[in-house]
Amino acid sequence: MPTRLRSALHVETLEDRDLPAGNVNVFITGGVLTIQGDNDANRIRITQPAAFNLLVSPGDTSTTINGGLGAVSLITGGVNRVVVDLKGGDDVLEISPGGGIVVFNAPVFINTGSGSDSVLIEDIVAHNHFTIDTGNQGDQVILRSPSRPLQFNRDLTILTGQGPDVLTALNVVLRGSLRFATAQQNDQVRLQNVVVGGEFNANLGSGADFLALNQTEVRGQAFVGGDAGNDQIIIARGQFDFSLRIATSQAPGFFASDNDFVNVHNTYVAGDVIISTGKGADFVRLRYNFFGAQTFVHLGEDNDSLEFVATDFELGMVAHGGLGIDTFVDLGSNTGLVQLESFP
Ligand SMILES: [Ca+2]
Ligand SMILES: [Ca+2]
Repeated sequence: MPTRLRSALHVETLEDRDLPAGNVNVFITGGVLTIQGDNDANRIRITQPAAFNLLVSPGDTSTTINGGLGAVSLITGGVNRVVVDLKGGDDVLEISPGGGIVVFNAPVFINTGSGSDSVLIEDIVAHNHFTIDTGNQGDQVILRSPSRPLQFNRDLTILTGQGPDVLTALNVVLRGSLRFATAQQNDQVRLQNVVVGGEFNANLGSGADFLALNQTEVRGQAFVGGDAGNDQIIIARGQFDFSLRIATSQAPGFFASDNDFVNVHNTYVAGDVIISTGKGADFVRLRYNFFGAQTFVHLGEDNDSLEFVATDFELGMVAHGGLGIDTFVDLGSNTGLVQLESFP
């Protein structure tokens, strides 16, 4: 490693930094690989120069690792757990930035704590469970691959806590389940080219949330929950081998009326499709889909709209407008028995 170069850069840029970057301790005890930051803004990178060898490097010119400015090399052969705990501060964790595989055989627990944190993963094979918890404040989690898909062989869990969070997953293959929860405030989630071998569970929490699933395949049950706030759920070119359930309503929906938008198009669902949008003026649009079992749309209180076109409701669709003046727009080319109910 070019330790001298890093030192030289450090001397040049240290004066320009307003925020201290702190120190990260890296050590292995009892088979647990621990990467532990402090309450400053820690920036680190994890790369894999060789098999069973991880390198933890400073991600900027002033974060120190084990008190020094150089990288720390670890032999990971006997590691049975990986714990990354970056504590407070606006932390940045990059795993394989720019590509170059990083393999984790042990389960991985990442916690970036409070502060506006960033987690970027660009190339990985995780053979065991993988958990990312970015704590409170507005955090960013980006999983994207410049080359082969990111590979998770067990469950992937992502918790972004309070604050306006952004989660992006592009080109990811999971053998296990994908669960994420973005908690309070307005969150944005975008998934593209993601294959989930197990269950899919997206909990957007309260706030005006945005979720786009583009070309996402799910082998198990899929659930999207929106809670309070005006949510937008867009599912395009998806394939769901089991059921798809979308619930954007606040529970219990006594006070707040959240106006939700659900758009499912060019999507195949083998099992039941259940969409409930709760109170508020909601809009559900279904276009060019194949729904292989029963479809239920519950629009809840207030004046809602349901528009559907070129969708195959194999075992029929039942749509309830709930209270309010509801609009059902059948644009044609649908198949299957459709039953539309409203209670103005
Ligand atoms: Ca920190
Ligand atoms: Ca955070």
